[in-house]
Amino acid sequence: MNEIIEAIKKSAIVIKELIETGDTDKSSSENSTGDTQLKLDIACDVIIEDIFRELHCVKEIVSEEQDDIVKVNENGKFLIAYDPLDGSSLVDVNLSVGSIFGIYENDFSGKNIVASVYVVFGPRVEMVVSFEDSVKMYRLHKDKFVFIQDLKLNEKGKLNAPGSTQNCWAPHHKQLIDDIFSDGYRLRYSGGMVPDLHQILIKGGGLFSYPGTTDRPTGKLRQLFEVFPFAHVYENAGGQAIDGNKRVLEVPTQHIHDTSPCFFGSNEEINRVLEVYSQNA
Ligand code: AFP
Repeated sequence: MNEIIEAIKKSAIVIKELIETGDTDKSSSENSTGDTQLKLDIACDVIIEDIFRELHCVKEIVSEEQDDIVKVNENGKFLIAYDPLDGSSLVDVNLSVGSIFGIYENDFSGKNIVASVYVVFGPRVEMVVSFEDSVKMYRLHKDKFVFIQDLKLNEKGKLNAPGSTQNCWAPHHKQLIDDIFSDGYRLRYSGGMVPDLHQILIKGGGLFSYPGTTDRPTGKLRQLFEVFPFAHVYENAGGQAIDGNKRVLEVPTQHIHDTSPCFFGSNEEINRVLEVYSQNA
C-alpha cells in the first residue's frame, strides 16, 4: 500500500504543475460516460497510468477516462480505479479540483475496496488517505507531503451540498433538501466532488447528495472512481455513505462505468435521508 501512496504523491506533484501551466481546451474525444475530454484530463490520465505501470503490486488499473481495464502485472495484489482529474471543467474558472483513487482486491466492487486516496488541488495541495481504521490528511510543502491531522466527522454538521438540478429532483428529495436548509444548514456546493466532500470532512460534517434524477435515474457519479472511494473515506471517518436506502458499498457493480445515487455525510444527516427515502421507496 505504501508503494501505491508514494506513486500517488509523485503523480500529484506532476499534476499540480500541469494544472498551473497546462492547456484547459477541449480535446476532440469523449470518455465512456460521454463527457468531452479536456486535454488536461487526457494528460493527467497518462501521467497516472505511466506511474502505476511501474508498480509490481498492481494487477490492474482502470481510469474514468478509459473504456477498459488495463492489465499491469498478473501477480499483483491490488486493483486501482482512478479519476485523474475530477471536476476538470472547473480549472478554467480557477476553482479546486482533485484526483480520486479507489484501491481494491480481487475485483472492482464496493465490498472489495480496501483503501482510498484523494488529492485536492486548491490554494494548497492536500492528500487524504483512508486505510485500515484511519483517515489521514497530508499537505504538500515544497516537494514533500507532510502529515497534518487525522480526520473524524462529528455526529452532525452545518453544511449542505445538493447535487444535480432541482427540476430533475423527485418531490421527496426536494422536500428533504428544503427542510435541511430550513433547519439552518448553509449551502456549500462548487460542482467539484473532491473539494465539496473535502470541505464537509474538514468542517466536521453535513450532507453531500447526488440522487437519482429524472434525467439520470442512477445518478451521475461513478461507482468505482468517485462513489466507492469517498464511501470508504466517510465510513472510516465515522460518517456514512448510502445510495438512499443502504450502504453504497453494498451496491453491486455490473460495469466498470456504472453510476449510483449517493449521499455522504455525518450520521444525523444520513439518518434523516434514510428516513425520508424509506418512506418513498
Ligand atoms: P466534471 O468532471 O464533468 O466536471 O463533473 C464533476 C462531477 O463529476 C463531480 O465532481 C461533481 O460533484 C458533479 O460532477 C457535479 O455535477 P452537477 O453539476 O450535475 O451537480
